[in-house]
Amino acid sequence: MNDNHALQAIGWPLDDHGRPAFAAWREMLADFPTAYPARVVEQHRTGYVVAVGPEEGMAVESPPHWQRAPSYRKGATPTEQRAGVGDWVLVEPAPEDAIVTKDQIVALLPRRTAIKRGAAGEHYKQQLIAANVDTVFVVCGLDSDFNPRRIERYLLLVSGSGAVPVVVLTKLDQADDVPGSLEALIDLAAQDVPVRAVNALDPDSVASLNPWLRPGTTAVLVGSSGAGKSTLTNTLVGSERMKTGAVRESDERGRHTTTHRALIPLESGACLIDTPGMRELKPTGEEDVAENFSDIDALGANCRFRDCRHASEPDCAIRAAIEDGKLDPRRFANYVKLQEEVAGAADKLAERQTQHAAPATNGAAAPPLSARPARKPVEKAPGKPSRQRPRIDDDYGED
Ligand SMILES: Nc1nc2c(ncn2[C@@H]2O[C@H](COP(=O)(O)OP(=O)(O)OP(=O)(O)O)[C@@H](O)[C@H]2O)c(=O)[nH]1
Ligand SMILES: [Zn+2]
Repeated sequence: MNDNHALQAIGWPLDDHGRPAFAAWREMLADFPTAYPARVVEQHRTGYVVAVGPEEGMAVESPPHWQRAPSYRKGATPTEQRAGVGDWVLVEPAPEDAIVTKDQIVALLPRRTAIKRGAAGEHYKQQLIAANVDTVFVVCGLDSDFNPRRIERYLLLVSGSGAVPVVVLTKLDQADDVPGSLEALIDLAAQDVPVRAVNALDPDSVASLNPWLRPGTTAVLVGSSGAGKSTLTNTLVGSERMKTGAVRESDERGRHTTTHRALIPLESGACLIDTPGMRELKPTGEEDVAENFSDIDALGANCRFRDCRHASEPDCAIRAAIEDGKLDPRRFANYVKLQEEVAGAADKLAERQTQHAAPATNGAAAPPLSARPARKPVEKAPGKPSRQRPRIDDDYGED
């Protein structure tokens, strides 16, 4: 079942020996000898569509405890700890004599990277945008869509995800003040965030993104509606599009339906994850604003007072930099705003963690992924108990 070549086309990282590049993944594969690795291309409430290569896509069942409403108290798994688009999972083939005929996910491989955002709502929640992504293309038009503050917000969310951000400015052919726009992003470039201006309709122009589209890697496009994500995707996919743009999926009755596919293999050997335009970009509370605005952070170190709030204190290096035209006041205002938002989200996150650390909830931890009723138990390798569960980074739940 494991066709490494097919898997690599959808982002499966292989080392020089042709093995999965990560020891933790190899160990989990060994722990589930009859399961096969697959990548989540679509997520639904009761199940997933996974792929094992560029052509295939099939519906599989999720583990029972992923199907329950996400609440720690009921022993279910918070949404962002369930597989999402881009995740690698281990799937157990359905036994031939089984009543349930769908294969079932038995393990979530530890995420190499995870792009997340805070979800809207009264209670603290996180939402996975995409997992196991190497590059995040932050797409923004050089037309009226151009908004350095929104780009800064995207970059904040990408920071700490493990993925590399690249700012892609589209509509180069329609822009009238390219130098002015690039100037507005000079602080990003100074922080080693690559910025590329392209005509998304022109393959030669889009080729400047090739360094981030190497075989076996995965990129995701984020950006507001109309920024040019679909256009970029089409140009990158080129002639392959019709072949790869749809997935045939078996539904419950074994019929085939064609659905939109979120994971698109490219001719370069990389693959692309498509995300819908996101209106709201709330921080999760885990972001490091100072690190993201290292220029402002460095300036602040020169203020006379250590706890300078850069308001009316004497000898404030930040205000001096703004007055000298060395710091864009709008960038500083965004820094302050994002810092407040991150602090607010971090408070809520801490509250959650305290709640869920309470003894009353300790017995309610989700069962291991391998605990599947009515199935032949999967043999566990002795002496490796901790590998039966995916690594869980965030110890909190949601209602
Ligand atoms: N001339 C020109 N037009 C572009 C460029 N990039 C995007 N467009 C046009 O801008 C419009 C919006 O682009 P899309 O690719 O649909 O935008 P999107 O980001 O996918 O938007 P959503 O799907 O709503 O999230 C389309 O009419 C594109 O043809 C570009 O670089 N040059
Ligand atoms: Zn100051």
